[in-house]
Amino acid sequence: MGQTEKLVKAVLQGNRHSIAKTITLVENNDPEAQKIVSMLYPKTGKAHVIGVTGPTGSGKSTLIEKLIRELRKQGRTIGVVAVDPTSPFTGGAFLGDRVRMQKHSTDQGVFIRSMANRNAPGGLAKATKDVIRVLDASGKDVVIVETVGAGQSEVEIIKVAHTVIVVLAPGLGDDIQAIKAGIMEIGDIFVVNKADRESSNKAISDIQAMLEMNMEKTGWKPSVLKTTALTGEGITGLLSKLEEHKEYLKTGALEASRKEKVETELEEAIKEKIAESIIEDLKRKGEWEKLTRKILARETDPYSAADMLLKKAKHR
Ligand SMILES: Nc1nc2c(ncn2[C@@H]2O[C@H](COP(=O)(O)OP(=O)(O)OP(=O)(O)O)[C@@H](O)[C@H]2O)c(=O)[nH]1
Ligand SMILES: [Mg+2]
Repeated sequence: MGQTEKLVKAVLQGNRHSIAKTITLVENNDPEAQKIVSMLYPKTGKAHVIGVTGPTGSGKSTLIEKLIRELRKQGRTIGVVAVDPTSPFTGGAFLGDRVRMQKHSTDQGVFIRSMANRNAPGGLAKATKDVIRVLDASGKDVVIVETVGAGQSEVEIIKVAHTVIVVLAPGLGDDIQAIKAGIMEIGDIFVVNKADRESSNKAISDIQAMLEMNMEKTGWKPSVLKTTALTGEGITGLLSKLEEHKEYLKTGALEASRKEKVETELEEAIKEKIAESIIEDLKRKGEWEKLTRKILARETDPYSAADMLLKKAKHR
C-alpha cells in the first residue's frame, strides 16, 4: 500500500493524526490533497453538516461548545471547523476559540480545527468544503462549521451546510449589518443568544418580524430561539430544532440542495481546471506574453482576447 492509500485508510478509521495531516494538505492546496479527497469522496455524505454564523462576539463558539457537550452525551461524534476569513490580525479570537473548546481536546469523538485565509491559497470556501469531507469520511456524525457572518465570502462558505444556525445577540450593533449582508435569508434556525441580557426579548420580536416579511409559504419555516450559551440554557431546545430540521431535510429537501451544490461545484471545477490549462498552454507557447503586450498597447482588451481564444478553441 502506498503512502496515500495508507493515509486514506487511517482517515477512514478516524485516526486523529491522519485527519490533521490531511486537513493540512487540503489547506495548503497540496497536489496530493485532491487525490486524497477523491479517494475519500465515496465515503462522504453521512454527516449532518451544521453551519453556525453570525456577528463577531455573538457567542457562536460558546454555543458550539455546549452543543458538543450535549451531542457527546448522546454518543455522537463531532468535527468542528472554525473558519476565520479575515486577515491574520484577528488571531486573538482564534486563541479564544482554542481555549474554549479545549475542554474537548482529549475526547477522541471530537475533532476541532481552525482555518484562516492565509493558510488556504486555493480559497477558503473550497478548502472548507474539502475539510468537511475529510471529517465526514472520518466518521463524524455531525460536522459544525463556524464562520463570522460578515460578507459574501462567508455566506458562500456557510452554504455548504445542511442546516444553518444564525446566532445573534441583543444590543450588537452588528446585527443590522449582518442582516443586510444576507444572512437572514440563509438561516434555518435563528438564535438570540445572551438571553441573560435585558433587551433579548426585543431582539427576538425584531427578528421574528423580519422573518415574517421574508417567509415563504411552503417549505421550512425558520424559527427564533433564545439561548444563554454561558449557562447552557436553551441548548436542549436548539438540539431538538436541529433534529427537526434534519428530519425535514429527509423529505426531499436535502436531495434538491445536494444536487444544486454538486452543480455549483462541478461548474467551479470546470472553470478552474479548464481555465488553468488554457492559461498554462498559452504561457508555454509564448502566446501569453504576446497577448499581454497587445492589451498593454491597447490593441485589444482582456475580454476581447478571451473571446478570441474561445472562438479558436471551438474551431479546433
Ligand atoms: N452574557 C453572556 N455572555 C456570553 C454568552 N455566550 C457567550 N458570551 C460571551 O460573549 C463573548 C463572545 O463569545 P464567543 O463564543 O467567543 O463568540 P463568537 O461569536 O464565537 O465570537 P467570534 O468567533 O469572535 O465571532 C465571550 O466573552 C463569551 O463568554 C451568553 O449567553 N451570555
Ligand atoms: Mg468564535
